[in-house]
Amino acid sequence: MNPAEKRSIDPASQAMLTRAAKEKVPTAWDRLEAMRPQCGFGQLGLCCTFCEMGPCRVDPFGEGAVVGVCGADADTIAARQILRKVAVGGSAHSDHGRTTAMTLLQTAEGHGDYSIKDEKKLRQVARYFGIDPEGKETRALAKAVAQAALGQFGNQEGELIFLKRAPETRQKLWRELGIAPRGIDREVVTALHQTHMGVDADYVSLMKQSMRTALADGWGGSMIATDLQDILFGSPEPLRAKTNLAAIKADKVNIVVHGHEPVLSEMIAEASRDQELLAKAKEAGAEGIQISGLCCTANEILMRHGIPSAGSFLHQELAVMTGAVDVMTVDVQCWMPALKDLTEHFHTRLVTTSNRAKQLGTHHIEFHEEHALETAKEIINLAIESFKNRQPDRVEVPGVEVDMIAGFTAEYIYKMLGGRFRPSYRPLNNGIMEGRLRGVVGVVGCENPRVCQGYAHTELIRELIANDVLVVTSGCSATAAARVKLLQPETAFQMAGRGLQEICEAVGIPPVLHVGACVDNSRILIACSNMVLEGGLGNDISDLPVAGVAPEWMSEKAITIGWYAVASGISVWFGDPLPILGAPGLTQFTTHDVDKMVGAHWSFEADPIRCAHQVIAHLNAKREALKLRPMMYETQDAAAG
Ligand code: SF4
Ligand code: MSK
Repeated sequence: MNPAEKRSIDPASQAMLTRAAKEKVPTAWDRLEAMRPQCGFGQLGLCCTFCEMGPCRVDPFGEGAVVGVCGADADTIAARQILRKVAVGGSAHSDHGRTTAMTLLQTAEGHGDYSIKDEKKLRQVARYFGIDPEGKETRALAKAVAQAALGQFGNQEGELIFLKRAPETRQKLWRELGIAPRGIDREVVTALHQTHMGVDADYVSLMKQSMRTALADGWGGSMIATDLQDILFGSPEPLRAKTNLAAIKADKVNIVVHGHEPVLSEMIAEASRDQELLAKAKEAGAEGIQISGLCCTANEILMRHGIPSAGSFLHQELAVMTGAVDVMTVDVQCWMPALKDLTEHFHTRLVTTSNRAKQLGTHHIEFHEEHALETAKEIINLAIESFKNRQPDRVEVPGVEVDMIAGFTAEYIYKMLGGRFRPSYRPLNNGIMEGRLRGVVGVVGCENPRVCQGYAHTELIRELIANDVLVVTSGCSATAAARVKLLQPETAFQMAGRGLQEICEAVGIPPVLHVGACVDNSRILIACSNMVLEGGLGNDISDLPVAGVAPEWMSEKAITIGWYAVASGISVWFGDPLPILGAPGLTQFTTHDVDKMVGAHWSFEADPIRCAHQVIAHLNAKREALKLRPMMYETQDAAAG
C-alpha cells in the first residue's frame, strides 16, 4: 500500500501527502511518527505537573510510586486532568459565544458592518431569555438579547437560562445532583480552582464539576454562539455546496479561512464580491476571488452561503501544499503552528487575526468587529498581492469537488418533517416508534493522524445508516462524510436500510444530516429535547434511542462535548480512550457508574464497525426499555424466511 493511503482515505489528501513526501516537507503525520513512542504515562492520565513538587508520575503496574509527592493517587491525578481539559474545551466554545454576543451588542448599538439577518430567530431567542419581544423595535430587542446572553457568562448564582430548554425531568435531575451550571465563567473558574494542588481529591466530585462545566458549554456558551450567529448571519437552511481541496481554484486568487469564529470570514465572503477588488484581482491576472474554508469556519460559511469547504482539520497543511493558496487566515482553535514553516515553502501568506491566537514571525492583521469590512478588504488586497508572487509551476490542485447538502438545524427539522403548515417532530418520533428508524446518532468531532483520515468516520456512518440509524453530523466529521458522498440524498438508496430509505425518500433528505460546526452540537441537544417534548419516546433524553460518537477525536473541546452529552443523558463512544485508563476508579465511574447518576456513560472503541454494532445494541436496548415495536423490516425479513 502506498504510504499516503495508510494516512488518509481521501485521494486528494493522498496526492498532497505524496507531494509533501517528495519535497521532504514534514506534515502532522510525519511529526507523529517522529514522536513515537508517545508517553504512556500521559496516555493513561498518570502524569501530573500541577505543582512544583512534581512533575509526578504514577506507576500503572503498582511497582513504582503509586501516589504523587502530595499523595494524589492515579484517580485524583487523572480526574483533575479531565476536569481541566473540560474547562479548556468549554472555554474555547464559550469565548466564541461571547465574541458573537459582543458582535450582536455592537450591531444593536449601530456600530460596525453587521446587520440582523434573522429577525424571527431574534424574537424566538428573546423569549428563551424571558424577554417579551412584543412591540419591541429590532435593534432594542437585539440589545436586550445580547445583554442577557453576556449576563450568562458572569452569572454567580441560580442557573443558566437555556437549561429550561431541556426536558423538565432532566432539569430536575441536574438540580438534584448539584450540577446545574450557574454562570459560564463561574463554572470554569470553579473547575480550575478545584484542580489546584491541594484542593479536590475526590474523583466523583471532580467528575461532577466536569459535567457542570461541560453543561455550561453545551447549554450555555455553545448554544449562545449558535443562536446568536443565526440571528446575525442568518439561520442555515439546507443548501447544495461542494467540498474538497479542489475548492481551491488554480486560476483565481485563493483565500482559505481556517478556524472557528465566523465573524471575520462572513465579512471576507462579503468583501470578495466587491467590484473594485474583483477588478484588482483581474488586473493581477486572476479569474476572480475564491474563498474556501477549513475546519469549522468552513462549516459556518458553507451552511449559510454555500461557500465550499476545502477540507477538515488534517487538510490544513495539504491545502497549502497545493501551491495555490495566496492567503490563509486563521482565527481561533485547531490551526497548527506548523503552518508558519510550511507556508514559507510556498508563496502563501499566513495571517493570524485574533488577539488570542498569534505566532511570532507571522503576519498579524488584528480583527475588530467595528472595522470588520475594512479588515476583510485588507486581507483580500494582501491575497491579490500574494497571487502576483505565485509560482505557476508549483501549483498542483488535486481531485474533484464533491457535492453535498448542508444546513440542517433543529428548527428546520420541524419544517422538513411536518411541512410548512404543520411543523412538527411527530414524523421523526413516529418513524422511530414504528420501527422504520432504529434511532438517531450524532457522529461528530475531529480528525487525528493516529487514525487513517476519514476512515473511522465514514465506515462507522455507513454501518449505522445500513442499520436504519439516522445520522446527524458536525465539525470535521461532517466534512469527512461529505467527501465520500454520504451527504447526498442518492446515498440513501445506495446504502441506507429500507426503513431509513423510506423516510429519506418521503422527506427528500440524505441519510446523514450536516448540522454545522462544533458549537452547533448544541443543535443536537435541542433536537433531542424536541423529540422528548413531542412525546411517545419517554420523559427524558436518556430514554431516547440516541447516541453520540467521536471516532477520530483529538481536541479538548471533544472531551467537553462528550461530557455535556453524557450529562444530558446521551451515551457516547470515543475512538481513542480518554486519558484515564491508568485510573481504575475513574475508569469504572466514567464507563459504568455515571450511568446510574445521569442515565448515560462513556465507551471507547477504535474499530468503527465494532463501534457501530455497540451503538446499535445500545439503541436496541433503549427501544426495548420503551417497549417500542421491533424494527419493521427485520421482522418482515425474518418472517419471509
Ligand atoms: Fe505531584 Fe501532587 Fe504536585 Fe501533582 S499536585 S505535581 S501529584 S505533588
Ligand atoms: S474543527 S475541534 S478538529 S471537529 Fe471544529 Fe474539527 Fe475537532 Fe477542530
